[in-house]
Amino acid sequence: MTSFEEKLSALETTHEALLQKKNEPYYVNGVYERYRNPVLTAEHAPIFWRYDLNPETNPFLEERFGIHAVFNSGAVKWKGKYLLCARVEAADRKSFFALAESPNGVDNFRFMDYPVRLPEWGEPATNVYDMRLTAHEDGWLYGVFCVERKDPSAPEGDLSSAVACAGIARTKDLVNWERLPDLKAKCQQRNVVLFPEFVDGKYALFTRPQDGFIDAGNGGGIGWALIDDITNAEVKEETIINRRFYHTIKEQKNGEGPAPIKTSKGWLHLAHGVRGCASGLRYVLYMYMTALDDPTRVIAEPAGFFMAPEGEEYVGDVANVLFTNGWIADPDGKVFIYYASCDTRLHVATSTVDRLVDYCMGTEPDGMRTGKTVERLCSLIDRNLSILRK
Ligand code: M1P
Repeated sequence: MTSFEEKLSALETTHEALLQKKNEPYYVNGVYERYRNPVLTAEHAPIFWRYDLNPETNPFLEERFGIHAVFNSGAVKWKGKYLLCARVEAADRKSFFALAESPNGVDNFRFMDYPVRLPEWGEPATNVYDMRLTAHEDGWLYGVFCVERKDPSAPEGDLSSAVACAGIARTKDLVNWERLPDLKAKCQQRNVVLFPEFVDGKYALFTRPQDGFIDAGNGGGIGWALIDDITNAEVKEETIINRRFYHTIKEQKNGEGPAPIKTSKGWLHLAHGVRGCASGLRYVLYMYMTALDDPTRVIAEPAGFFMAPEGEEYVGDVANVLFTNGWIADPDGKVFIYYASCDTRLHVATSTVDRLVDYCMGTEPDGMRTGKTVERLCSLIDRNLSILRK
């Protein structure tokens, strides 16, 4: 019979080996490198979150607090470390935020001892998730996230209708969070992201208006709203800046990913697009750029997806999903893209600002019909064959 101490020691050895596992990139397509291992999974959660370590109250060393998944993470470079604010989902389906940091951005991520203790605002939330971190020029680090509550107008017996809105919190030390009032808007909102700079002296938000909790409905895509007062934020006017389109990767829904990266050629955006198919919804990542002097004016948008699920990324709690809400651009131009697969685990891909800008500027846009796609391909073949057959 293995003793409590022996079982615990075996658990600790396996856990430490997972945390220290070196991650290796592999070449994909010239635009980015994927990495062999996820950077965060449920198994990365500290043993002292999951087990009661007192042999008197847990003689069989049974797991007492189930961690089900670790995925959609905000990201920021913080005191020289790569810091993620992950969506952690417990076995009871509630998600919460927890910070994990790594010295190199691709492996050795370790959770801090405690999850984020987010103050409540208004009616306590049933669920919170998908925090976008924005280091704003006002000096605060903001977290904007989805707050979900049961729909108070749902008929009796309807136990799934919910209402989504954007929660807002800010911090200067990542320990103490000041919760600001939830964003006021005329409709439900998810995937709301704070722009890092003032625009005409105002805060600016990317929004995602939606008719219902799941369906974007008449919400035309990624929106933009100027906010007079972030401590009492309200969407008064909203303009759609990146629309959904029939028969594209963002036919059904789309949503801004992390806050855009400022480059000399324009703002670099990473987003997710959703389309329906026989097996349900398919979530992929795409990119676009907007003008430096007007972050709402799209200046480039390559056709199709930037990243779609591959291999084990197809499988998980919600199949066929890639989602992102965090990336970090280092001063040397290296970019760490944190993306989750199937609402289950978190991965990293790396690139550079120059390569991503080149991808956006050098890849032709979607022609919106098959004839244009064939034209685009034939034009590339013509140019290449004239090189190859010279
Ligand atoms: O399950 C896939 C994703 O679904 C939602 O995203 P969207 O609002 O665009 O549909 C979010 O719940 C997200 O967390 C989740 O990954």
